[in-house]
Amino acid sequence: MPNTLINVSNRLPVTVEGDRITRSSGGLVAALEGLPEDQFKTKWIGWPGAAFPEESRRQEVAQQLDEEHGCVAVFLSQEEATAFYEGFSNSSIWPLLHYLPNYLRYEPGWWDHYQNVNRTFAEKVLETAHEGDLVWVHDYQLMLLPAMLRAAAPNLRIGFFLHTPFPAYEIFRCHPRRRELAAGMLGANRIGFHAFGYLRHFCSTVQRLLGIETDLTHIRTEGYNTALGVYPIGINAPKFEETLDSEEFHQRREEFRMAHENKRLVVSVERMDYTKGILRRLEAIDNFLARSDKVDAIRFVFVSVPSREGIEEYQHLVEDVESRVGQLNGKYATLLNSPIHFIHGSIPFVDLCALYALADIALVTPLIDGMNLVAKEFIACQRENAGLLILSEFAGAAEELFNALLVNPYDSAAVAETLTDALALTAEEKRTRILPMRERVMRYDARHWARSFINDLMSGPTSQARTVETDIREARDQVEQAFSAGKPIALFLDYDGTLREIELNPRAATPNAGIESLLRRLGQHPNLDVTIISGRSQEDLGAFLGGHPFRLIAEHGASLRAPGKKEWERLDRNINYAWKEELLAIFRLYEQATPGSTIEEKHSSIVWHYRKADEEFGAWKANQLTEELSALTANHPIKVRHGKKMVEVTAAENNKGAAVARVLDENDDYEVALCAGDDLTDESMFELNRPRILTIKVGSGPTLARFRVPDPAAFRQFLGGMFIR
Ligand code: GDG
Repeated sequence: MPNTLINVSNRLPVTVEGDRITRSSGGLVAALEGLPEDQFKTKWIGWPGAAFPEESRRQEVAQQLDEEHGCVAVFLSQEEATAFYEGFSNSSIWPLLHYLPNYLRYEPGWWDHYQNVNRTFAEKVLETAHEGDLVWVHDYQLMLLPAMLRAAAPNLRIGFFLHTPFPAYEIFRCHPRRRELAAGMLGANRIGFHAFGYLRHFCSTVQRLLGIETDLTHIRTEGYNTALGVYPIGINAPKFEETLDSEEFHQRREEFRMAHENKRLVVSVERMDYTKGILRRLEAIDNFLARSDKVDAIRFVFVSVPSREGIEEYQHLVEDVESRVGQLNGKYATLLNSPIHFIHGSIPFVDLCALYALADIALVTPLIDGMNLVAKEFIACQRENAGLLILSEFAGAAEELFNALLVNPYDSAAVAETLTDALALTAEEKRTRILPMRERVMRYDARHWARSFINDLMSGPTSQARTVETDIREARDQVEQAFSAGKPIALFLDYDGTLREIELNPRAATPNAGIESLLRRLGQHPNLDVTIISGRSQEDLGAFLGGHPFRLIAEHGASLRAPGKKEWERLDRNINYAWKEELLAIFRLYEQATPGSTIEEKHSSIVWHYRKADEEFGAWKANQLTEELSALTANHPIKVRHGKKMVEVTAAENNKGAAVARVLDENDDYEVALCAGDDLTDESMFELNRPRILTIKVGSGPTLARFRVPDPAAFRQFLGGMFIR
């Protein structure tokens, strides 16, 4: 049985006109049509592009879409569509994704619509999806959808692809709903971008906005794992080959050749969008024509497809472009030529191919663009004659199309100069530039793109199902049973991040009144044997918790203080710490170079804390330090740990698991031993393979523990619920 790939995008790949529904043939459709049929059936979920006010008509359209096109329609009212699409998506998110905060408009009411529409999409997906299906969500209109699906169906395999750039944090942070949007995307098992730069910006944004550290390949949250990847989209290559072979194509190209006889043709094709750099391009053309003595021999053909016409900024753009084109034609027209041939409309595909094939140059100069398929399509059409591509270095495509003439679209004089140079190249020079690019564009096409994303999505962990149980009733029942039967129970509790919230200043993390009272109650039960097990120094633990009748284990197991005693017993007497001096010098360099970071020196370890440093810079330096230390200590029994906002070196023999094992060996009559912790250093306790052990991870992140609670407050509540009546 093939699985179903459910493709979810704002618009369905169909156009509904009266009673007729026609399938459009964009790259995405072609990409998915090329998937092996024995492996996948495809279904589409999306908006059919128009509001159908009558219920009976909606039902008819839905049925026809389903039966004839494998499409599930999401119907939106006119008001919803306007607020969700033109408002929130295209007036607030789109400009920021394209580094243009000046175009950002925001109305709080749009947010409700954006959430509601994403929810409606989620409902449709959940109605449609069965076990084993893949869901692939596309683009910025549906950023909340992955998290909504994840919450409702933890085992669903969800991919998300962003077709636009992802901007630097400083830009994305301008969005009033920046956190929700970033968190929404993280519901996906895999997120794909066109270029590595976008992925990097996304990671840095997640780190800064949500405080989650990432390693550029994965983002781990609440037991989930979102993989990240770079998948540059391609074109529908077979369709181009087929069209270039067709009679109609040759005929149209001849007609165009005659219409533009004796002219060098420069084409620009795009949606009428301010990101495409049309006004700047006209400025460059002005610059070029002003210096050219061959105005009669050149023609610039613009095909600008009407887009987002309900939005004011787009209306202004049309006015500005039309007036500028008129002005330039007035300025440079002769009796023989009008240099700019401007079409504000769409042309048939075969005409587009004929135009590309005939053109000497494609002038593709977006101010920024996720990928830009026009650049690749132009190359695809250079099968017989070799044209030249002048491409903005700010288009995703520039990262792949090395042989294009790359330009800075803001530098009109340079663009004009490049145009002049390009027109002077010989046919041979043009061919050497274009041929290798054509080979690449035809090979790494849309199908390749879809297959690589889907394969990676499939080959990730089989499911994101929580292997860690968040329903902790069973843990509670076991402990409570032992407790009411008066049997001995051992508690091994980490302190910072487990019993107590982490503080920016570690010294300030003394137990507050609530924690004090909880600990006092724990200390009063004769059948509870409590051990506080921490990475902190003896002094800190003594000062914070010394008043309770608990066993204290400090420095990750290096020393122990028995209940009621004042002296500490060192468990690491046989360990040689001679390496500390040498490594301390390295720690000092990092402390110096990272404002806000501090070194803590303990008997058995050195710790570098960066809680107060700049989030991203701190994490970056921490990775460097971890790497440097790991390389230096590789052949020694020394352990380097990159924990929560800290890097620590300690003797490998010191670990919490070994210390817990030692206590359990000495007192083997416990009915239950409960270990709880929040950080990597606690994993050695969770790894212990002993009977009657219960393990609880506090907070997010990967873990070997069986149970998870979200934060210290929830953990205190869990303890309080069992032992305080
Ligand atoms: C977004 C991202 C990313 C244009 N005029 C006509 C026509 N077109 C077709 C082109 C091309 C498509 O429209 C435009 O695609 P782009 O990739 O250039 O740009 P966006 O529309 O902004 O697309 C972009 C893309 O998503 C995919 O991920 O590359 O960065 O912004 O296919 O050929 N087609 C026809 N007549 C026209 O007049 N037939």
